[in-house]
Amino acid sequence: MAKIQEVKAAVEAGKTKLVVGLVQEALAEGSAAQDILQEMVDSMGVIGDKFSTGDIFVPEMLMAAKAMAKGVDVLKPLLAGDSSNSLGTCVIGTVAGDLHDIGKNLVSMMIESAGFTIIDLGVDVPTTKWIDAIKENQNVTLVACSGLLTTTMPALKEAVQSIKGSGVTGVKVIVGGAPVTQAYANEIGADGFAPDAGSAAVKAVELVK
Ligand code: B1M
Repeated sequence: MAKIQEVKAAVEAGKTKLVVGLVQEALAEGSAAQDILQEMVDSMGVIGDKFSTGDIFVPEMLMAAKAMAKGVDVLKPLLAGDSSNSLGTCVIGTVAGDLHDIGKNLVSMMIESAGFTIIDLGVDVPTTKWIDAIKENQNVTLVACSGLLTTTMPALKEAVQSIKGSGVTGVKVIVGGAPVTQAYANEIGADGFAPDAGSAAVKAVELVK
């Protein structure tokens, strides 16, 4: 089996300790960082399907996520370009009630490499914390809110509408996450939406320029 396939299998099996070495070996074998990342993203799809069918449960899902995070750490320097951090500060996080952070971390990495300074509020971010972060940090030009659950889409709406209603100026809000669509972003008054990490970076630059 090619090393890149072994990476995918190890992530799916939640073999955290093996993933770092396998990613390094896959790179040494000539696989591109972007391709290895895509295999790991695909394995999260497999994990999600197995969870939906009751073949695995939350602990297995968590182990797979931890394994992927280890793999992403190895790829990070290869995926993120050089950043001049000239587009201002981006406050990023996952909305209240939501603990998913792999997608948010990829978006953060891509937005940083597009030229933003990142303030990462983590997961389960209460609405007030977004506004505090905008006020407490210098030159915040962008807020990026991630949401992975259909049940936390209302929290996304609350975050966007609170930021918009708070009186802060010069800040654009971008939203995304698996259940989020352009139509939903429009409906809740976000300035932008992106379906994946790469296009989030492109949209982020477009919004602040
Ligand atoms: Co969760 N989970 N989970 N989970 N989990 C999903 C999302 C689910 C689809 C699985 C399933 O049922 N098939 C399902 C949601 C169903 C729904 O809402 N319709 C689900 C569920 C139900 C749950 C729990 C409720 C399970 C339970 O407890 N019974 C629970 C909720 C906990 C909570 O948040 N309160 C839960 C818990 C967890 C773990 C903690 C175990 C773990 C997360 C660990 C972590 O993140 N550190 C986990 C995982 C790993 C998943 C799956 C398997 C993988 C998510 C992932 O990382 N994907 C997921 C199934 C799946 O995705 N198919 C699932 C890879 C990642 C790269 O993709 O996050 O989509 P994604 O990010 C993409 C885009 O969405 C986009 O760009 C990213 C990169 O291209 N994007 C943005 C994301 N944010 C963006 C922001 C932007 C722009 C683009 O602008 C700001």
